[in-house]
Amino acid sequence: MQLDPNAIADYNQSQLEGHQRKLSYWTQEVATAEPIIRKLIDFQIAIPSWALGTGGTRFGRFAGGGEPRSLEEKMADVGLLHALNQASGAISLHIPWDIPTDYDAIKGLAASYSLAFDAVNSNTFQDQPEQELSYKFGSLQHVDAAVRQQAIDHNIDVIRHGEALGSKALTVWLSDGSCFPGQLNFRKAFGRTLDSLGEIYAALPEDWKLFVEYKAFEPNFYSMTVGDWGSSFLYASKLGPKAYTLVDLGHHLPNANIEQIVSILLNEGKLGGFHFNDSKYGDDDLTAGSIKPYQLFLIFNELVDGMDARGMNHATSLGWMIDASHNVKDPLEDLLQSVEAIQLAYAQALLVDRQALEEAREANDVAQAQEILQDAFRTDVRPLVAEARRRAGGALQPLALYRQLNVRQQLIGERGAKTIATGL
Ligand SMILES: [Mn+2]
Repeated sequence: MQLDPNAIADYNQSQLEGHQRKLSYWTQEVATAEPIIRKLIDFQIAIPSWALGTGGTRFGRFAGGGEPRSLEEKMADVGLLHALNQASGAISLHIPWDIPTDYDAIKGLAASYSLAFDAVNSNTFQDQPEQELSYKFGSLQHVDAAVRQQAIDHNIDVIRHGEALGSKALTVWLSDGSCFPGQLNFRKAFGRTLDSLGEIYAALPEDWKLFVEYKAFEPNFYSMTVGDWGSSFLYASKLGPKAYTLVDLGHHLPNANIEQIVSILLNEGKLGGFHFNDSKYGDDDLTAGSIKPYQLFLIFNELVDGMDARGMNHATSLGWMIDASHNVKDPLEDLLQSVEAIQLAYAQALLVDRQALEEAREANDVAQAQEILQDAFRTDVRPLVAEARRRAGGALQPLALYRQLNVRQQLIGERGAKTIATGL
């Protein structure tokens, strides 16, 4: 479905007075308000093609209605999100769930929604129906060279799809590992995985990046061959300058200090990108900022600090992607919430008085350093984010307008109540 072009303008007009009242404090009292709004307008977060349908667990899946049935419908959903928030201007494709058949038509469709193609994602964690050899015991680490070659060929195939669409990065997440002590020779698994990644790396176009995503556990429960940021950093360092570590917020052991990991990787020039989500127990794939918003802020605090220290462009130097699943919520509502939570954390990080923070640190003034961070975190930056959206042509309150327009009911009308999107 396409939004009525006047719907956003009419809605914003109805909300304008209240919005301007809340914004006036910022424009009158805060000198940095204007540069923060401009940075927010530039900041785009890619939507994964696998997050537009209802997710499931191993216990079951409770599909919602009107889920996209094709790549074209997935792109329409992302186009809808982007029209509402003007901050979701990219889609991250998963192969083989979303193989384009007509590149020009797909590129034309993306352009019509003002969408770019972010990193493409390979899949060697499942067996596909037409596949010759099984990944039951791993892919790039497999003891059988023929299985490794099949997985390498698949990744190169994904690169070619991405090239045809204008992507600039490949994300490799491996489920490789072992479920029981003794099953795997760790040294051989590392070596084989590194060699396999090396062949994929060699097939990268000149201006591409390879993101090596790590995960602590699941589906393997004893060891993961790319299990933590240290392993990912090792692979990325050995592979070369086009390889980077990708941080998925849900892929750590409980209580990991993710902001410190981010800081160190950034400083080494090896942080490539992000998969945003939130979790309480494991790889829960919940809405960004729904469980630990302070952690999300602290991560952005390190990102802003580290990117500025290295002279990096906030909007374009790293890959910003959501990787989430929605078991009980409307996926589009959930994604609107995630994007907003990411924007709020980013805006709060931009508010931090960095000079005062450094002075407090150098003086060992622990309480003052904490006050400075919490002062930013406790500031209501929602008017700034809403103003950035309004200026970019989006809705002041995307979720409220989405509901007011009955978007989900319209999608059910178009697509049916029992459609199922490909994905997890
Ligand atoms: Mn991920």
